[in-house]
Amino acid sequence: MSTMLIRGGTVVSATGRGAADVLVDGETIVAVLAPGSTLLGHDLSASVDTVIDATGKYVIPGGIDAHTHMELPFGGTAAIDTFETGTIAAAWGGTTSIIDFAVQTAGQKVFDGLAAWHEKAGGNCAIDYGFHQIVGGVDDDSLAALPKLIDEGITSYKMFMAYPGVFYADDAQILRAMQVAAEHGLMTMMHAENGPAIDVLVAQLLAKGKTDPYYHGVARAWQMEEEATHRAIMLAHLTGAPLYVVHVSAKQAVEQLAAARDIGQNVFGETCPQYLYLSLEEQLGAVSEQYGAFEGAKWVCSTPLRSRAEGHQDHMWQSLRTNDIQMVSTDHCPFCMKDQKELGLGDFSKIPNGIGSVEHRMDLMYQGVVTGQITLERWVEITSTTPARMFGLYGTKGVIAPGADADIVVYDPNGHTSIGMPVDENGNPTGRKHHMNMDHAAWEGFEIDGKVDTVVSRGSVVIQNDQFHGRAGHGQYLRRGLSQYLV
Ligand code: DUC
Ligand code: ZN
Ligand code: ZN
Ligand code: ZN
Repeated sequence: MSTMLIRGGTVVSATGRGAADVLVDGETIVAVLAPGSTLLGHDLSASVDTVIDATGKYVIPGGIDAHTHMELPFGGTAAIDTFETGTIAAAWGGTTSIIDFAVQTAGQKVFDGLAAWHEKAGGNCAIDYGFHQIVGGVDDDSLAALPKLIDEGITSYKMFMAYPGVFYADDAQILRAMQVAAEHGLMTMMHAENGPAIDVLVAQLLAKGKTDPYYHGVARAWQMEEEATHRAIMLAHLTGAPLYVVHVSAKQAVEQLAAARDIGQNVFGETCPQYLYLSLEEQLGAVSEQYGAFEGAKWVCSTPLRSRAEGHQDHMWQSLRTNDIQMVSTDHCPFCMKDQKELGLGDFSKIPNGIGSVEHRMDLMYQGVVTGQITLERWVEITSTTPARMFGLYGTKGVIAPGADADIVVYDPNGHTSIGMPVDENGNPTGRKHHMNMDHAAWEGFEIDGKVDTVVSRGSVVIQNDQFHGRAGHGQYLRRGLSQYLV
């Protein structure tokens, strides 16, 4: 087993920061020490196999992206990142664990769906990975399977109030699933949008010839999100089920969550970088030589981008400060423009939904520290510590402390990251190309004052000196416990 000392840096946790050296033995953190400490008279730098100099840098627990969709089948195609490419990209961006979604479709056995996802991910991940279970068909059979997921290390499952005919669950199905979840301590994750009503609006817009990507966001109006969020909260209240609403984008949905939390309900919300930075107005203005107004397809995701004039983005940052929203995941669901997003040329409803961001979450959220939107400690909390606690990984993940996995990121506040695929006038790359599998960058042109310097996954250096040193297959399956937010 090799040993490692990360010395000279500022260790940042969800609750504070301080100068400290971190000692790693094998895959585990064994000590957090005063700077320059010796251990029983031994000069540590001379005694360990590897020394990482973190002088002037932050030392943080590795990022945990609790919402990714590698290889997700969607709209006649599939998300373009495999577990290999997606987890390598995640590592480049300082994320050392993902929780992806295994999918059960209606009529399929839950454990068959799960087995298919183990098949896709097993032996292919560069960082550790876990699963939530999508239940795309709630029936007697899938309800009986829910509690058994806990033995498989899956303590959260997701339903969709959107996408009728695909993953959709109606209120009766949601009620029944929540009753089971409440009994067993499973976390119910909800895609909260009123799918049937949205489908009416979609058909009406298309009939009027409104086919551009922008109308995706018009159809999926904030009222559709607020209403579904409220309904999910009420069903959770009735059943006593803990509830986690994914990809919250509307300020009115945040208000529903905040009100439920104020009366003591175990209700949580996640947002994503796209809802903090991008807007419906920018999507309307996105035009390219190649695609014209269809350029906006790169930002078609659900929930959709929201109007900046209505103030959703500002409210979302505020709710991260006030803890009305508890954490930030990506909903990483990447599609190429060519042959994938292009399926929706002439009909926005056929554009596969999703944005690829797994590589950029830590940087994009650090930019919130630079601009004064959140503190350094809150950055660590919403990207690592809370995701760990929310989904039963805390102690092993989400913290730099003796006994925890050595998942550590050295982050350089004086570095700089140009996001996207910058090219010169001849189309040759001039900067670092992203490592996600997409042929375009949803975050093109974003400049970050900060840089991922070194990434360690369970004691192994995976990123250092702008090089990937990891390997697909290093990542292990994470058996998760029950949410540590439940009493
Ligand atoms: N939203 C997306 O943007 N993509 C995948 C599924 C979803 O709900
Ligand atoms: Zn969703
Ligand atoms: Zn509020
Ligand atoms: Zn999702």
